[in-house]
Amino acid sequence: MITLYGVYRSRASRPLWLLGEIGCDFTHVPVIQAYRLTDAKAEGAALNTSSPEFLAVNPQGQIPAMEDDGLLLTESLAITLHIARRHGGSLGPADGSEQSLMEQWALYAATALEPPALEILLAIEAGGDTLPETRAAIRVSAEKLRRPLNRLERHLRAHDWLVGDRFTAADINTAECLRYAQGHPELLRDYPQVSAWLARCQARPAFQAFWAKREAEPV
Ligand SMILES: N[C@@H](CCC(=O)N[C@@H](CS)C(=O)NCC(=O)O)C(=O)O
Repeated sequence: MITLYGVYRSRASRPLWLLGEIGCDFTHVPVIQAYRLTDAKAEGAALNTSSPEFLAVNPQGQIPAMEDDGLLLTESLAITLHIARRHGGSLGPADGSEQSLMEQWALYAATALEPPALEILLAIEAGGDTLPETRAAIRVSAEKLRRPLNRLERHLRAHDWLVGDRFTAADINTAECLRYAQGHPELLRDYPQVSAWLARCQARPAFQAFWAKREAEPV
């Protein structure tokens, strides 16, 4: 039985979306980021990334973490790949080559997409187009995304999905890392295949169900 630690408004989104796609039973422990707790009462009450009980699970003090039949994993993209491989049926790899491709897309998402996409999200939250410094920061980060997005756009001209011409955990990992840049639609408009693929991913009932639960969580 899987135990997944982490609230919906976090990188736990990746395995939570996947678990919804699979429809398997799991125990959800909604650990919240310690920095999001503002008053002392909440800090005492909510299980958070600084709670001793959670640090005993993940000494790094970050979510998500996952236990599955004695196996502990503490990286969101590795958790998603593991769940897909062991429990995901067609959402996981059919053979060793697909496994390698899924690992490739996870590493691409973590190294080429997530850092600049997250910079865009943070700059938008800090002022976006209204301040010269955040406007400049968004421009710089968007430039960093262009070469990786060229690579993804080219792939999606020939395929609807990233691996095996079906929706898999590779799409979840990559779409969730790129989601951070969605507040900059001018950038994504330059990549029509990527935009259409992202829309296909996010139209899935399991994404919509995950998103409704995320929206229901306090900001
Ligand atoms: N590389 C890790 C990053 C995890 C991470 O940064 N998690 C954030 C929430 S999205 C967190 O736990 N922040 C709390 C903290 O760092 O104190 C992963 O993808 O699993």
